[in-house]
Amino acid sequence: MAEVQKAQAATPGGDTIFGKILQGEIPSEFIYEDDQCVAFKDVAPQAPVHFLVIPRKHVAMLSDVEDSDEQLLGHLMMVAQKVAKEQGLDQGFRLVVNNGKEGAQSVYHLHLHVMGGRQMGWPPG
Ligand code: TR5
Repeated sequence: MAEVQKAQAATPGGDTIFGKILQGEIPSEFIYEDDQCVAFKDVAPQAPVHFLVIPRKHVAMLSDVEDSDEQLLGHLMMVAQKVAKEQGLDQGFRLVVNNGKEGAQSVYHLHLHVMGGRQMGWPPG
């Protein structure tokens, strides 16, 4: 619930906590990085394994992507599944992109949540 309240209060635009992580202003341990994206553990994990894959380029949300971002979006998913394997998620995992207020997005820097290590339920809340 706290996360949904944060999402309802969050507004798109401006610098974000993930921008600060990318700039090295906030220390974070990357479990993967390349020239287009980085992955790091979520600070409030919702599953035994929960990490985020974010582009280095600032894109506020999925709704804002442009045609020129198509390769980048594919790359983020490729990285998500590779890192999921490295993290031992061989029984499956869930990929989530929260988009906008009703999507419960709280940080306006595009990110893929990758969660696994337990049985997921459906439907999501
Ligand atoms: O709700 P959305 O989809 O926007 O997800 C944002 C995610 O960022 C949440 O799962 C938060 O737990 C996560 N988050 C927030 C912070 C943070 C983080 N993950 C790693 N490191 C973080 N730092 C240093 N600071 C945060 N405020």
